[in-house]
Amino acid sequence: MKKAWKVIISEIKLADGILEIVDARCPNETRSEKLERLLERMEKPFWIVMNKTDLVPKEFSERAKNFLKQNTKAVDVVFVSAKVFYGYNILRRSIKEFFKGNKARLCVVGFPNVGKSSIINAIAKESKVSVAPKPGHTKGKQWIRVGNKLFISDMPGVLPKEFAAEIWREILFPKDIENAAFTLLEKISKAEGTNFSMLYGVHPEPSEETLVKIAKKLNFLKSGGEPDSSRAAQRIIEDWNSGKLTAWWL
Ligand SMILES: Nc1nc2c(ncn2[C@@H]2O[C@H](COP(=O)(O)OP(=O)(O)OP(=O)(O)O)[C@@H](O)[C@H]2O)c(=O)[nH]1
Ligand SMILES: [Mg+2]
Repeated sequence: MKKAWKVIISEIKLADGILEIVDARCPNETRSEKLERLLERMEKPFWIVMNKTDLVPKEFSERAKNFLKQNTKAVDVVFVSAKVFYGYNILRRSIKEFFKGNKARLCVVGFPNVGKSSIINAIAKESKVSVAPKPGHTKGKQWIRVGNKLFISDMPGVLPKEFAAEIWREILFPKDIENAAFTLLEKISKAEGTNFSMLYGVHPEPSEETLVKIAKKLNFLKSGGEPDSSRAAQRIIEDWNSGKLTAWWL
């Protein structure tokens, strides 16, 4: 078994509830059914938290939320944004209601780059009751107090990338940067909406031509003066990962 998976299992055992973080741009594809099956077996309640909701239209968030509510065993589906501090009260209320005011420890789990660390930081910062790690206790697990009886683990569980849909594996850890960009372009060209054309001035067609046009536009040139399409590919992937580039689909 993958070491990362074992770590997740031991983290989950310590928690009373799990926050499965997904990317609001492609919420259904950044879920882990393997994780959800495990949670069901372990009888741990879980919430699907769609993060980066600032990057998609509200109407899409609502529709995705309903879809996930109907098609998963999540206690609730909540959309938030770690960037604009949106949605935490709704999330907190839902958790409190479920645990009926009893003490609850929550653990954050999700694939790389979905915003696990940003969410933990945002919740801790926003809840004025958070405590700084005490000297001498910096090693090992920290439960950050985020509400009267609510605690959140400061250690997010990172789902092994091997469990991610192939497309995300390729984009998060590209072996061939141009191929990774084509895979993403393929997705974006079929998306419900995107800011791609606004950002780069070309349509998101998955072709070498697109990369060449973007390279020219951004003045990415090799020493001989020809467009550097691999640098353009790199930029697209970086912009997706940082959230500068958006597109959304279920
Ligand atoms: N627009 C937007 N960007 C976000 C949001 N949350 C996180 N990000 C960005 O997404 C990227 C990844 O965020 P992290 O919090 O590092 O994600 P993570 O899940 O901890 O990633 P790993 O530690 O690699 O597993 C960063 O560039 C963040 O700035 C959000 O709500 N909105
Ligand atoms: Mg992180």
